[in-house]
Amino acid sequence: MPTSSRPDGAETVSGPGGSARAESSGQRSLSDNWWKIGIVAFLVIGVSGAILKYLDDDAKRQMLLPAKDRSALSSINPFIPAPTPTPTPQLSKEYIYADSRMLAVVDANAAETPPADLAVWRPSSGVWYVYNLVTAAWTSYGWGNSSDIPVQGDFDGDGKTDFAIYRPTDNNWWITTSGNSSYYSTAFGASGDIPVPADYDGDGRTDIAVFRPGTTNANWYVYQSSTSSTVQTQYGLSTDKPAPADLDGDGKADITVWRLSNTTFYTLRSSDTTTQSALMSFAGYTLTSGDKVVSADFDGDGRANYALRSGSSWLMLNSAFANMTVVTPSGDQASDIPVQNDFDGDGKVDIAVWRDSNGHWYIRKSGSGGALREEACGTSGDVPVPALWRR
Ligand SMILES: [Ca+2]
Ligand SMILES: [Ca+2]
Ligand SMILES: [Ca+2]
Ligand SMILES: [Ca+2]
Repeated sequence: MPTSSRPDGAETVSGPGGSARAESSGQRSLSDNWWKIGIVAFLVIGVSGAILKYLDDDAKRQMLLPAKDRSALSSINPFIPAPTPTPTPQLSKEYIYADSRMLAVVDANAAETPPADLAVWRPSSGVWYVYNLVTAAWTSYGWGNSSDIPVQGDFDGDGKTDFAIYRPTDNNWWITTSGNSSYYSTAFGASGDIPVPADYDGDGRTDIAVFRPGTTNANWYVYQSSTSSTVQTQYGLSTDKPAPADLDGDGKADITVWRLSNTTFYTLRSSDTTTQSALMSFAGYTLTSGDKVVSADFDGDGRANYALRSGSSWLMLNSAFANMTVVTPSGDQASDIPVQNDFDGDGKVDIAVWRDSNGHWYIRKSGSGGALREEACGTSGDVPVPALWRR
């Protein structure tokens, strides 16, 4: 180490980066020991950090496992967050669902209109009816015919749901864009495909997508709005039901299937492209092919909960896979159609059904302790199309 004598008895010592520092001879013995103290401190901090990181990583791994598969460590690990009795509503984001599909995540502040509109699509005429409960105004729009499938979503990402249909006869998607009131069509899919639009790439715009059951293995084809390219993913079996939702809470819908044969959901997490599975087992309930997947963010933690509607009961698993909740709203009928969405704008999806016989919506407001809100919108034969229309 190069040194040079100084008139005050101190020496200039070149540091590792070439910079020079001065110290008096009286400080020498202390500084000679500081590096040893530093190394010991470094080792202690490093080892502690590694232990903390292991515990934290293990906690994350444990959280993804079904309760029965967790190690004993999960019961003593202090880094697993305790269940919160009343989760804080995440009002900064709004999750737009249609059936179990998370269509998009939008900023709540992007559009001021409260999400208070109900909507149905009438196959016999192809007309959409949107009822704004704040202004009591009706909006109608002719789009599609009786053999089409409604695939509403926010394809242009303006926070308003767009009228859209999928035509199984020629595999064309016809999409209006609320932002500029124009439309376009695009061929995407093949005979036998199931449309599964959702926001898979997390850019706030619904992606055109289909689930192809195939003969043994299923394939997903997603036309990503962010890249204008198609991503193919083999995931699930031909007998599975597609059930995309954002299970890991990264703002991107996750490819997910529901397998009745072993009553298990399988999810390809968008955050780390690994699979998580969740066994749905509820005492007293025998799951059947008539059950509907209704996965959505019921507890408002930003992650969708695996959920099924069986009979008139809602069977929901919390995000930590630890607690199962069964809700059977009084008066609901097994034949009602689930239309869960966040109707009261508290950041939690509300349990809700639409009744074909009278066209009524029965919404259990999460922000009011599950209080019933009953609204009339639609008539028998309509298809309820819950979303955030903002019309
Ligand atoms: Ca839109
Ligand atoms: Ca997208
Ligand atoms: Ca995700
Ligand atoms: Ca709600």
